[in-house]
Formats: sequence, C-alpha cells, structure tokens
Amino acid sequence: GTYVALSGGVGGAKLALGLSRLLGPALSVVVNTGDDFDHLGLRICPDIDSVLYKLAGLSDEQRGWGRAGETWNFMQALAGLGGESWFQLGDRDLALHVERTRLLRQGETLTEVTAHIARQLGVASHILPMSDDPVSTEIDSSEGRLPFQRYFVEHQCRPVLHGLHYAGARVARLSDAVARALQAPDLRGIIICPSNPYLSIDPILAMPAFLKALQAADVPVVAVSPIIANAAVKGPTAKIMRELGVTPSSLTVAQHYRGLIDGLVIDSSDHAESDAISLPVLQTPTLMKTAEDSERVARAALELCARLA
Ligand code: GDP
Ligand code: FO1
Ligand code: CA
Repeated sequence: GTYVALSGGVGGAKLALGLSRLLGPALSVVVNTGDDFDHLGLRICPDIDSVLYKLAGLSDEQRGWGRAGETWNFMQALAGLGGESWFQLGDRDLALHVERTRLLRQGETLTEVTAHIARQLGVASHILPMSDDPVSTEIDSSEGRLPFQRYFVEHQCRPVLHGLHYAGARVARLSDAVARALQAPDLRGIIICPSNPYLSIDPILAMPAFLKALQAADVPVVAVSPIIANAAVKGPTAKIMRELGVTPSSLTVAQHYRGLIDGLVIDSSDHAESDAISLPVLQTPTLMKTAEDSERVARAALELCARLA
C-alpha cells in the first residue's frame, strides 16, 4: 500500500525520514509552502528543503535548518557590501536556491523542480509541495501583521501571536501529483507529522481543495503529537498554544485536529492524557534523535493506521 504524510520542516522531517526508510517510493510527503518567500532574488522554500536535506542525509542536526558542513563566504561577502543579512544563506544551500529559481523562471512548476532536486539528491520518496499556487502565512501579532520569515527569523517568534492568515490558500489549486497521491487506489493511510499545527499543518489544511481531497480519501488519518510533557521539543508550538489561550498538551493537539483525525500517537510520558482524548491513542516514546527513533515512531503511526483500517 501507499501512504501520504503531511509535513512542515524539521519536526515533520524526522518522522518523514522514518516513513521514507520503511516505505521508499510508496510514500508521498505533502510539504507546507506557507513559509516560502522571495529573498535576494531567489525563491526560498524552507520546509521543502528541510525535508529534502533530512531524507538525503545532508541536514545540519545542531542548527536545525540548512546543510551540514556549511560555509558562509557568500553571507560574509554580502554583509561587506552592506547587503541584507538577517536571513542566512549558506554557500551550499545557496546552490539549491539558485538552481530552483532558474528552473522556476524557465516555467517549471515547484512540483517539477522539487521532484528533479529530490532525484538528484537520491531521495526515493515523493516530496510534493502542498500546491504550485502561492500560499503565504502571515502572523497577526503584538508587532502588527508580519510576513512569516519576519516573524520567525527576524523577530525570532518573540511577538505575541493573536492570529494567523494563510493568504492565497482559499484559491490555491491541488497539483496533479497531490491529487494522484490522495486518490491512489492502494492508499492505506494519511499521517500528520509532529509539525507545528498552526505554522506548518494548518496552511495545508486551509486549502479547501486539499481538505476536500483528504476527506474524500476513505482511509485512516493519524497524527503524531509534536507536544511531549506539555512542551515543544523545539520551536514556538507551546508558546503559540499559550498565546491562543489553550494549554500546551497532546489533548490540545487532538482537539485541534478534531473531526479530521481518526487516531493520535502520543508520547509514553503523556499516558495520563490518553483517557481525556476521545480518540484511539497509541503511546510510544516519540522523541526522535536517531534514524532508528524515526523508524520506530513511523512504525507506530503505520500500526495505528492498520488498526483503524
Ligand atoms: P519547522 O517547520 O522547521 O518549524 O518544523 P515543524 O513544524 O515540522 O516541526 C516543529 C515541531 O516539531 C515542534 O512542535 C516540535 O515540538 C516538534 N518536534 C521536533 N522534534 C520532535 C520529536 O523528536 N518528536 C516529536 N514528537 N515532536 C518533535
Ligand atoms: N532560520 C533562522 O532562524 N535563521 C536563518 O537565518 C535561517 C535561514 C534559512 C535559510 C534557508 C532555509 O531553508 C531555512 C532557513 N532558516 C533560518 C530556517 C527557517 O526559515 C525556519 O526554521 C522555517 O521557515 C520554520 O519552519
Ligand atoms: Ca515551517
């Protein structure tokens, strides 16, 4: 059977790696593009690149974004010219942005460009942008409405978040590749990776075309909670939950995806929450540090899909 995973960047990519090792070409990862923007004349797609680098074994695990063994000559030279330096592009990473931007300018779709790069990097699973139409996440905050990367990188998520907008989502069309993946006759399950629900998964679900296709797929939908012991492993997920007036917990994740998911994988340490979650729950250690961890959590998600089929 085949599976579809929904993913943001780093957190999602950890599970996508495990799923990819188990499923190879039977896995399609639909990746958030709400973080994407134009910078220095280049098209930047942080979540797609996080998934590509992770599955290709090229990601920098300490920094949490970009490539391992990176050098910064370009950024230093740019700063010396008085250029913009709030958003760092490493020398090796830069090659991907330059090549992607060139192919997009030639008229290729982001789906085609991403498939080409995945092939070049030896990634066997299908890495699919959530849409080829632009969707841009914007944050309503104590600093006013901010474009995503201004909020996330320049302001380091410090402004208090009041609301979110996914500009373009309403009219974004489904790509043929995403439609085919969701309509595959041998589809066995849809897995929502442990990504930030508000910043990484909601932009995908905010597209009516996608939501409709997801709901038409008659297979179990299972999420893996990004919250462990009332905290995010990394990033602003718990902070955003507090700012939205909810308690950071796996129960909150379950309630957030209510009506959409059929089951939830939570961390063993959160076993006390499972009674309050009105859904089938599978408990397992969900912290992923190694590829073996990723494979173990991936197996748990697939097992829950099988149990709910
Ligand atoms: P981003 O796009 O790079 O910000 O990353 P994602 O949105 O895909 O993932 C961010 C989320 O991943 C955060 O809420 C983290 O708590 C979660 N996360 C990161 N690592 C792990 C992990 O090992 N296990 C679990 N369960 N969640 C994780
Ligand atoms: N995150 C940062 O915190 N600072 C950066 O300078 C930065 C540069 C960057 C360049 C390329 C890329 O693909 C990602 C980059 N990120 C950077 C990560 C990033 O944009 C965010 O972590 C995500 O958008 C949130 O998912
Ligand atoms: Ca992201």
